[in-house]
Amino acid sequence: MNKTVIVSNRLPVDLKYIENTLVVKSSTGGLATGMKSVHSEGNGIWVGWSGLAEENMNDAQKVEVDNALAVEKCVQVPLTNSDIDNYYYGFSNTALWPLFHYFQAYTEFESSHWQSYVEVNQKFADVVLQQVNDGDTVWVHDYQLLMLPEMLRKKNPTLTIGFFLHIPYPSYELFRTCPWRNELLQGMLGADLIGFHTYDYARHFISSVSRIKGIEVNFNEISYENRIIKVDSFPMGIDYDRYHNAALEHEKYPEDSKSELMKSIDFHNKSNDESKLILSIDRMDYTKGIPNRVKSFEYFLNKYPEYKGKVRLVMLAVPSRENVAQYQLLKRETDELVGRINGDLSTISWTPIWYFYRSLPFDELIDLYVASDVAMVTPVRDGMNLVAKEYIATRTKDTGVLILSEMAGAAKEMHEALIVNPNNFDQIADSLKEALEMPALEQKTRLDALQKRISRYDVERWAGEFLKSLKAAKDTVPVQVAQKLTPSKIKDIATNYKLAKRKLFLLDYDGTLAGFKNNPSDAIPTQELYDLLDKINEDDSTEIAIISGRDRKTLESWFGHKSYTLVTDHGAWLRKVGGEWGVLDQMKSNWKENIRPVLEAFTDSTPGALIEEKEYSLAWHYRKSDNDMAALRTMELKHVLKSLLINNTLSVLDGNKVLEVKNSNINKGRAATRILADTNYDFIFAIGDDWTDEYMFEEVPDSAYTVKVGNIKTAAHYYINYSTEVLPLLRDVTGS
Ligand code: GDG
Repeated sequence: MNKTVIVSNRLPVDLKYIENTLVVKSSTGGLATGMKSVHSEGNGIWVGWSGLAEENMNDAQKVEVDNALAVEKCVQVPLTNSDIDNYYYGFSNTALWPLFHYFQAYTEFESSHWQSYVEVNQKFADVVLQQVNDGDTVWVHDYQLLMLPEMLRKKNPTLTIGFFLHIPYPSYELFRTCPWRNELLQGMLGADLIGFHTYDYARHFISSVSRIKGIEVNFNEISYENRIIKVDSFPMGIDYDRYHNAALEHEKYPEDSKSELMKSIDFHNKSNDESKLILSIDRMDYTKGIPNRVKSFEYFLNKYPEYKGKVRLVMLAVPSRENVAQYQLLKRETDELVGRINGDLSTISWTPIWYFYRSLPFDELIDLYVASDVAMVTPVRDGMNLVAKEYIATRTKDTGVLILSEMAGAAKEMHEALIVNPNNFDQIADSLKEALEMPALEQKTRLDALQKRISRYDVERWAGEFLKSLKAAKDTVPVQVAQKLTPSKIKDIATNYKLAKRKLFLLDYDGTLAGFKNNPSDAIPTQELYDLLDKINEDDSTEIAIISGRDRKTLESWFGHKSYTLVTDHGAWLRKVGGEWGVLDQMKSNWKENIRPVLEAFTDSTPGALIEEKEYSLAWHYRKSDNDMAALRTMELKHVLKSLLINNTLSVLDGNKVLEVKNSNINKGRAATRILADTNYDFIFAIGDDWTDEYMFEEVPDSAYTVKVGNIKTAAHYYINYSTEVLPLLRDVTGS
């Protein structure tokens, strides 16, 4: 049976040697909880770093750690102190973390850190690859392992690979500053499904992929290297019941079993009827907006001095990444700020800020949640922020107000919180006042809605939804109806070509006989192409038909002097060998007068776009335009055109970087049928690259050799990857 392997930087167990004895504690963190059922299922395992550096253990201890981890269904990736310094503190936390949180000034791009990042990702890949069997699922977590999906796919393409980013994905403008942007994207694109907390992060990622790698993106699907990669948002939830039930339990605690912390809080509450607690909990990280929060609390006290002596900010800052210089600076700044404010405002009976720089046991964390009247969650940038959700889960008495930064991913789904801009002190001060004075009914109404949502979309549901989508993403990879043209198949075709009596080649031009150029008029036939086609055409039993979307004038200027059949304007005009031009479908083109001004307006507002006028169609090319802008404009243009094309006589063809308005009755399939009607061919070979060629593939007899250029969904029997393979293929088939 296939299994699921979870991979994250740290394992969900905490290992420590205390006086030479290994102490193992399993983690109760959000991710570990969410993954519990996935991890415990069948032979599922978790791969990650144990937290103990290689050099700090002797051989016996290494074995002991392996064995202890095996009991927890975990496998460790051995890392050295230098790995930790360069891959973790280095590239992950001084390049990616600040960059992805919009702290560009803190971002350091060190090539030695980058090198280590790649090496350590490879170490993870090696361990995972030892653990998996063909067909297994691997779910990779977070920014420390961006290279891993591709490393895994390269070695084992049968794996189903999911990737989830727990932090924000920044805008293209920021991401592009990274010297290794291409490599990082390439790494992530090894996954079948790439998940983010919010739609905005997903959108930024897609924009980077399309602009940096120039890859075709269709809504949330990226077509890349013969695969479809899905990108979607999965807002992470919490273990709601754990927090909610813990809060219920706390209310029942008899006085004597309360923690010291809770007793102090109770004492404070009793000291003043109007006393209120405002809660702040985070890792000590510059993204969390701790100094701003403290300053805005001071601002509030000065703006609304009636609250002095009544409200307290209880601030828990958990030590984090203390080796990184920016974190040391932040700690100093916070210490000084809190010291100054408390020094300025404290009275004998009141201290405005209670500041804890430490990690608290779960029970005391719940004490804080339960006791607080307001939670102030105001990061300057945060992927999701689980504290906001945990606070809501602990509200068991229909009271409590959440003030939430609009810069946290959580703000996208917690609309009933008081949403603030963490840099706007006036707004925060007013929101604090509003929160402290909020009528009970309003508190309840807001909490009801929040609790309903957070309890429904909990962390287990999150994990389940991700894995469901991952399975679907893998399954919806286009069922490969077309087969890749192999050398042996080409040999077969060549043999049949030799044996056949009447042979026909239906050849598309742009993207097939010629590669794409930025300007369509530059894609003129090469001498190599002329020579090859002439060579094939020397055989009297072979007929060449060039079947193109180009206009008659252009195609005639290129091939008019040759004895080939020519089809132009997507099938509007036909000239048989030695014959005259004839219209395949009589139609009017006075509609152009209405459509042209629309295309002109869009051309003016889309740098790089141009209009090509053909006898029976108008084409709007955007190959030279910025990808994102063009995607937006084509969407708008299609919408406008749709409202203009009131009857069925016109249609819009969505080609390769071109929109073409043309008469609905014209297509390459009808043109092909017309060519086939006159002669009994016993060898037909049709080749083309875009979806206008699909009509041709559909109309030719099933016995024809139909070849798509590019491995995307097609009605053709075979495919090749690139237009550069077309001439060699024609040479091989005809022996020219
Ligand atoms: C990253 C992203 C995203 C805090 N202090 C103590 C303690 N905690 C627990 C909280 C909460 C967790 O730590 C913090 O989670 P956050 O989501 O707030 O923040 P990050 O650590 O930065 O997490 C973030 C998250 O990944 C998930 O994808 O939401 O945006 O930055 O669960 O309760 N727990 C205990 N004692 C403490 O003192 N026991």
